Amino acid sequence: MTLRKKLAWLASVAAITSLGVAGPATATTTAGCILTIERQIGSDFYTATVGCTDAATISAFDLKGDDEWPNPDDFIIKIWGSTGTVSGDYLNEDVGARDEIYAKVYYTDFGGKSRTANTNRVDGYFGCVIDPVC
Ligand SMILES: [Ca+2]
Ligand SMILES: [Ca+2]
Repeated sequence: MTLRKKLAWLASVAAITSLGVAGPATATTTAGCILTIERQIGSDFYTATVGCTDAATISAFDLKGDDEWPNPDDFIIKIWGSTGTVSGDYLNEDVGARDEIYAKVYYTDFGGKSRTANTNRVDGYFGCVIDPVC
């Protein structure tokens, strides 16, 4: 075996060895906040609730309507605490089209730090009273 071949062989062994000792990808826990919006039976009102994995207390959240650039996102309403009732008309941020709702959550984490985080987006057709597309 020439020196060049030995080096190539060593390199391939090293590559195989490093593959062999490489463990599975470590799972990283990402703190996050989730928004749910549920229709109250027999009405056009909805219960909006947020929860965050790293929140000790949730002081408030802003419901917002996601809009594409260049339009800024719509501010809908501020709700104190982690849950509240909202009219479907408020959630109807795009009249005649689908609505894209998310929340900006204000909370304190388990270390006592004040934090804000955006939630997932809940898409739907809200506001059947004034919007024929719902
Ligand atoms: Ca929108
Ligand atoms: Ca709409």
